[in-house]
Amino acid sequence: MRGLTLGDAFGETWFFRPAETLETALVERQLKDGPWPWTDDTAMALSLLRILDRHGRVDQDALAAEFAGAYAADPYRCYGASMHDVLRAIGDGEPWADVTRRQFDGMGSWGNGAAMRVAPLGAWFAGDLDTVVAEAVRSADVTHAHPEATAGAVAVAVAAALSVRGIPGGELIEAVAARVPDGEVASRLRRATRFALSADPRHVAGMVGCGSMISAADTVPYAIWCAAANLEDLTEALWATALAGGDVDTTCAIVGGIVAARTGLAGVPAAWLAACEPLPSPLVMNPGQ
Ligand code: R7I
Repeated sequence: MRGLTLGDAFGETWFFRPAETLETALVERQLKDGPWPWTDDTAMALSLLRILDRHGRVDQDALAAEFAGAYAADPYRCYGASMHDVLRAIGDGEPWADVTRRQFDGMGSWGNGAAMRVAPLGAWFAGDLDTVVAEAVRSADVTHAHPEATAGAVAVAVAAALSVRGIPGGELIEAVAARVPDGEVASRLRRATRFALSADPRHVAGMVGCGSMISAADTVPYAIWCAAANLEDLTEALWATALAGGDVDTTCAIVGGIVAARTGLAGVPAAWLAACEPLPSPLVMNPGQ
């Protein structure tokens, strides 16, 4: 969870900056002064973690209520465009399944929001990959009804679980792809396996996307490639991920969640930890309970 938040907050400092200034700043590693606020990636991951803590699995009704409650309490966390309607309607008492399925002319959202929040779930169930997949699907359904959004969530959760289990970076992408249903996320993951882990992230992003579309397919394969390329070093992983630009808070949140599932916050400079907006303490206590 803390790796996801660090990635989210670090990435947000680079979010959709013009390519020229972004590249110079990142190549020269000009760290932005704190505080670095975290965004919806962290808010939704925290809600999911609270539900796992309380129920031991994804209780979808409870998760929908938790998401809606967190949104109502703090709506200015840069939520995805459709999430405002979704979370308000759920908060008003509409069934989450109806609200979620009617988004985007009844197709459901293929946004990257179900993937951005799910790495801690993968770490939580790391001992059993079938459970990781099943619970990731259940966690995605509550807000994202499109199969590509679900595929993105499955991919990130499985990657985090495999990270905990110590898989070598060179095996990660293929092992994840084997668990993801056919579709655009799976196809771009397979495309990502063609790039050496020493390749320039900007080149890989050019071939598989780095979140500019805010879709799961345009975000998750790149993030998993970046995590695979830097699975033992969280700080390096985040610098490398940000280099391609795009939806940087979310690519970095995904990478931070996956890599920290292996490393924890070991090696992260104190200045980064001090700049990052703190998480609530204790992490999983539900306000009001
Ligand atoms: O997926 P979601 O929660 O967004 C998460 C992203 C992260 O980067 C966050 O940090 C935040 O900035 O937003 O929210 P959605 O609104 O469901 O999906 C994100 C965007 O994907 C939407 O605003 C649309 O632009 C796009 N999108 C679609 N466009 C066309 N057709 C999602 N689904 C569709 C679709 O079916």
